[in-house]
Amino acid sequence: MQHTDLMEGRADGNVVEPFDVLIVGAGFAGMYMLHLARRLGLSAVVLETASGVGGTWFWNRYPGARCDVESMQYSYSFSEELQQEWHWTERYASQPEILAYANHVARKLDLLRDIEFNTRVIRAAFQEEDCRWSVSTDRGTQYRAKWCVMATGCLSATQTPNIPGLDTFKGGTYHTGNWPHEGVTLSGQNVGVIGTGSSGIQVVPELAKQAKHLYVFQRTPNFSIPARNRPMDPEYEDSWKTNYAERRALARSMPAGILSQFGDKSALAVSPEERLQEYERRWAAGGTSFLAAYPDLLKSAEANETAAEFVREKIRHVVQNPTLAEQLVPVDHPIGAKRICADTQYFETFNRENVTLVDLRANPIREISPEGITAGSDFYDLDSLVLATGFDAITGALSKIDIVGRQGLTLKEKWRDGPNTYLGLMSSGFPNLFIVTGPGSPSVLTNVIVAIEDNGRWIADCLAHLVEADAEYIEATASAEETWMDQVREAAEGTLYTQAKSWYLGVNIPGKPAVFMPYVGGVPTYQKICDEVAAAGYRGFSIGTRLKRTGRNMEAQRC
Ligand code: N01
Repeated sequence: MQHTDLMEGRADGNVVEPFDVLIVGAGFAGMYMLHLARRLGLSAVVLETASGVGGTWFWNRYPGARCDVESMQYSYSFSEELQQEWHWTERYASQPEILAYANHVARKLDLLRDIEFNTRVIRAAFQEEDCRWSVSTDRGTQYRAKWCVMATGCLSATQTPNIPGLDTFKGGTYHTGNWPHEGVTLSGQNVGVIGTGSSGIQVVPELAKQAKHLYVFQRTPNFSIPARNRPMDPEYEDSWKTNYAERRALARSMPAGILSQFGDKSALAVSPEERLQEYERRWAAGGTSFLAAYPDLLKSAEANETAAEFVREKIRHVVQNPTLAEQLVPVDHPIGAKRICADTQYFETFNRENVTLVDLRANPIREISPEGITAGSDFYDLDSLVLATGFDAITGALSKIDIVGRQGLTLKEKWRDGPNTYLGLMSSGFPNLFIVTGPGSPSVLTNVIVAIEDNGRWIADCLAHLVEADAEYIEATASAEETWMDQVREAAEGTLYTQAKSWYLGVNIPGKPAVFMPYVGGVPTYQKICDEVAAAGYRGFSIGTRLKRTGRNMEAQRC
């Protein structure tokens, strides 16, 4: 890519030549968007904070990091060549393997030459005069582009808890979501882990193998299903590779975009014996498709309780100390209302002599001091501390950027009471700014690569339409956005999702408005709506050749 100090009469900064498309983020979404933009013949650049591709899989390098969607499904489907040539070695891919895959794709599609690494976007401002985005980075570079695509990821902004004294701790402190690339040796150490979500549940069994003693600081117990990870069965791999197109299509017809076996009867319509048999079968098979046993598990509290109690009984069975087992049993939310976890020997780990559970409900953390953590009246002497405390999910990465739309409106101001988008793809007041897997789309409730591909294709088709129409401008209308957000809300209200204090609702972040952010209507319904909107000439969007000043306002001059 060519950099120049001179652009459009400006010589006062490091300004880069204008692009058609500027993409923020080089995870799976940004990489795919770059590929699509190129295929349209558009000039494109990707700006990425990290020094490599992979997004969340670049940063989450903690021991045990692994995907909970089967590897045969957690990959791009757009290229038959790619999906045929790549060999996954395990049922669920580990972080290093997923990162190797991302790098392979980047090389294969020759993406790297258009990605600026080690470059954090700090500001993006829409200039009404010429319908262009002006984007500034922490390297002092300024970019200009007609269209901006935020491919910033749903789980990329880590959350560090505000615990008194955390910064005084003199040992190493490591966040699972930003794990040191050189690795960390914790063998022979007293290690504390705060957090028992998916990351904590994955890291705990691995750290227990290394640490002299591991203290797990748990505020809320979580439901977890054994992953039953294993080496890839060649026959299974072959059956996928022989039928990839058909299976991908079938997966896309399912709510989470994941090929699963779905039960079709209510959990309450079968006998307790039949239900137990079904839960046992799914428990033995392993993985998050446990929740697909019955279609009403996330709709009916009574149905949900049957699955929840089954898992609680399993925990009681696995954990030898009954008092400890009760501390690990989740009771405060319906199973699945928080993202269900998949583990390898998580509950078994608490039978080890070098592992102690610290129940923060009974003994909250009072403070962290240079030597360790005081919880209740007990002090835990620690050499290292691992924060598995999660993310400012879905909107966090966007709110870190100062995004300024029309008339000086900032996205932060606009989303003060919760994010508003049309289809998760655009937000009114922010023309020419697309979001991949944005709030109001199915995103984190799906195999996110399916969501990324569907959003990516829609955006690319939309860009092709704009080019064809010689349009300079697209913006979601306020009324279409309002109607869509009502649909998003109504869909969530019909489920048990709103009954858990989860990151889906944003309540893990102090001060973040409690709004259920993803669209729970499922991949097929969502995609049908998106396709219909496009087929109807991008209904609900205002498309124009340019902005026209009317009084103090700018309005789209329609094509
Ligand atoms: O984060 P989380 P995560 N004091 O928010 C606790 C994806 N993912 O990184 O529940 C004490 O779920 C907090 O306690 P509580 C996946 O979508 C996928 O684990 O708020 N504890 C909770 O236990 C997942 O859902 C994979 O009471 C504090 C934990 O920290 C998402 O990422 C692997 C605390 C945070 O759990 C996020 O998972 C990993 C405090 N002050 C992640 N603050 C796979 O694919 C927070 N906690 C398998």
